[in-house]
Amino acid sequence: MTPQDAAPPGQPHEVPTHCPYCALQCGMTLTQSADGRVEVAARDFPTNRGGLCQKGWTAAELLDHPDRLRQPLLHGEPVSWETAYAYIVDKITAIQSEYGRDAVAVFGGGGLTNEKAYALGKFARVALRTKNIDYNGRFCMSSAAAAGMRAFGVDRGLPFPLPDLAGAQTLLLAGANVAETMPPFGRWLADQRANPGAEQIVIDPRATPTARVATLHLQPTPGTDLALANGLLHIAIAEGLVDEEYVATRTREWEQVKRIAAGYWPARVERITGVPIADLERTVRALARRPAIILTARGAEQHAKGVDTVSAFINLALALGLPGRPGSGYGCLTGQGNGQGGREHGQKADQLPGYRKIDDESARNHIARVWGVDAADLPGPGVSAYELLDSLGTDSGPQALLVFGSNPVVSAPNAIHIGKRLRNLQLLVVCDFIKSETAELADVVLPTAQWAEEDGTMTNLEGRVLRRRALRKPPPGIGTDLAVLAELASRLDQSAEPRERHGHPGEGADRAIGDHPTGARFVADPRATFEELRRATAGGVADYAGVTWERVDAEDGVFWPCSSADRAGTPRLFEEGFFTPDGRAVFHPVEHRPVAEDIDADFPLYLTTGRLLAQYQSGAQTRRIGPLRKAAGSAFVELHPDLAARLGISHQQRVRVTSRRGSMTAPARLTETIRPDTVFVPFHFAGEQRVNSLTSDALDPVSKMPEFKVCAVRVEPAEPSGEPEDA
Ligand SMILES: Nc1nc2c(c(=O)[nH]1)N[C@H]1C(S)=C(S)[C@@H](COP(=O)(O)OP(=O)(O)OC[C@H]3O[C@@H](n4cnc5c(=O)[nH]c(N)nc54)[C@H](O)[C@@H]3O)O[C@H]1N2
Ligand SMILES: Nc1nc2c(c(=O)[nH]1)N[C@H]1C(S)=C(S)[C@@H](COP(=O)(O)OP(=O)(O)OC[C@H]3O[C@@H](n4cnc5c(=O)[nH]c(N)nc54)[C@H](O)[C@@H]3O)O[C@H]1N2
Ligand code: SF4
Ligand SMILES: [Mo]
Repeated sequence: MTPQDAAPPGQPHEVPTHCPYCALQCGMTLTQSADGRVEVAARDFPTNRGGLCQKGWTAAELLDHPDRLRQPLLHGEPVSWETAYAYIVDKITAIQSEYGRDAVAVFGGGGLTNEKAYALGKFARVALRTKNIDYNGRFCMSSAAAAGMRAFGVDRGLPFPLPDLAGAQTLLLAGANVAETMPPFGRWLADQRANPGAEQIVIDPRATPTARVATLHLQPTPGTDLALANGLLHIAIAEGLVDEEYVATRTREWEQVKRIAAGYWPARVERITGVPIADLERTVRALARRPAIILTARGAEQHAKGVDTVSAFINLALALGLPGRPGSGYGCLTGQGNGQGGREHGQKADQLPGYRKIDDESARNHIARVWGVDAADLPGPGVSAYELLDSLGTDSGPQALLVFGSNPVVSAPNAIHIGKRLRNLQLLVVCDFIKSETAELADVVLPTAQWAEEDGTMTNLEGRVLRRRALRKPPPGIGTDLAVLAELASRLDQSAEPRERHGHPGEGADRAIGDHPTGARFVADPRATFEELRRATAGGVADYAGVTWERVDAEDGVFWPCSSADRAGTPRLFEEGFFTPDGRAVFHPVEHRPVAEDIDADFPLYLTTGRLLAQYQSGAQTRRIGPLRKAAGSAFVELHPDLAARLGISHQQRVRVTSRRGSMTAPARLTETIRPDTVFVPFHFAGEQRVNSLTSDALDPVSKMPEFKVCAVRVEPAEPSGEPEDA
């Protein structure tokens, strides 16, 4: 439980570590002074090159924040750990004996360290023996992951290190606003633009700070990227820009994709997307001048056709011969701090560690051996994040939910409905260091350590495994997530019926905490957990077998796959071949289709949602930090002045935005940077400013990604006495 190098309070101390927030995982140095104050300094690391954004600079402010949870809460009242644990275990035991194992569900997060993500997946399958676990990465990376898997046989966000970007002649950013979502990334963009004749092209319905510094901005109607990408492919074919030799030797299934592209002639694509033909042509010609890189992010991916949209961009990259060539390729920009590692170690409903499939028999056997359980006792696949949340408290759904590292009350789509589901539960447990909006609804809240108080590893957007280091111990009485899981596992096991236990009878009396009679062990020690993770991932797609904490320290991080301690990591994938059975990348035929909810007379505008520089995610953390609140303390509704004039709305006037599912209010912000048919609202805010009250629960059929990026709304002046829709 004790962080390895942590200093007791009052002892000056310094550690190199990484920012707690996004997947850029900027290097920082944390210092604790004699009076216990913690300070952040930027550290030169190959990703951030000494830069940090405002969120990174202020990250330490939450460590000793007055809102920090310091004791477990039971129905809002402080209680002892003993009381909290006993309550949880009694409830879980009762619920499982009445409704079955799957009646208890787990919801994880892409901010958890590799060790915690791994332990959480194991906890669900072995300690709870439930199939019902999924996590917030489903709302984030799942579309790009599925498309990458089916094209390349592997999903590592960037298959090359960040410095490769600087060498690209052309860079296409589809639905990425990195100037606000990863500010130090901007240095790589500036280097790229400095190449003679370089093109940097941004596809975004808004002229974001990222689009404004690009050489070309394509401003499509939300939800039309798939048609756009197919249209670019059409032009590439028409102009003879396809790399025929590459297509013939390194790919499969080109013919059908080529046939489909024929239907996306430029005039049609201009009509669907609103992007002028000349800009489409300029984009394709630039991309054909290699080296070129295509990157997608949430703007293109968070759609009910997100997987196919990413496939369309990958098809384009393959036709131009980009992936697997030096300085060229396709990648997606992973979002959360451990959004990459978080999707490899088994907190996804259909997954086991090492990016293994839970319905693959040999994968089950391997993991069962590492865990010391029978493969037959491992549950099968559960359902995706939204489906899971939507089933809570229903007749056939889970009656209990344990949340580690997410705030779905604010961040889930169709949030009014999801809030009702969460309130229907017989048991909601939230482990967090502050009282998030989801923790507000919980029966039991368990306080946990923060990033600067724990050791572990994170895998950044490049697939580079990094060390998180503890500067100090958690406040008195607070343990880490790993310690909580180990304690719960031990207590659950002891409360299980003897006939349910299998193996090692009689070992119980002198068992260490977390030692499981099933044979499985849960330990609070992150390094021991990582050692087990190495064994569990060995031979999997995301192979960490050769990654050690020592190597990570010595080598500025290690890129997976890394199959043994004497082998180098793999900064660049695909140089030899792809991860498919025959080593070829696979084209996927994909057709454009309309958004799940198109505009009509009642709801005549598109709503799109996204991020602001000074807030992070559901805002649970960053809305509590003074300088960030000052920079971005409130939601707003971005409207084009022409639209505002039509609606009789002035700058800063409070407006109500309404969809079929709910409404929210916020001040209007008039700006010419947005399309006149579209409004934008950031999703970091709660209560009456919560935009997810409006968003649609249409899901991608493959990835189950919700359509966060487009639904139909109307906008009107808010009556001054407007009641919040969902108090
Ligand atoms: N400041 C800040 N940084 C963050 C985060 C944060 O919350 N705050 N979160 C982190 C996480 S988890 C993630 S996933 C990343 C996300 O990083 P990004 O994907 O860069 O962020 P978003 O703002 O969600 O979406 C990007 C852009 O998509 C545009 N967009 C909307 N609809 C469409 C569309 O139909 N097509 C296209 N092409 N574009 C569209 C939006 O206008 C927006 O500018 O950021 C990470 N970094
Ligand atoms: N409308 C709209 N909605 C969106 C999006 C969008 O673009 N538009 N984007 C989606 C995306 S990409 C994402 S990633 C999600 C993110 O949305 P959420 O999953 O809600 O993300 P966070 O706000 O980061 O929530 C993390 C919570 O866990 C806590 N926490 C942080 N670290 C730890 C830890 O190590 N242990 C424990 N126990 N708790 C911890 C934090 O205090 C916080 O309360 O939102 C999605 N929702
Ligand atoms: S860009 Fe991301 S990792 Fe870097 S300081 Fe900002 S939030 Fe932290
Ligand atoms: Mo995300």
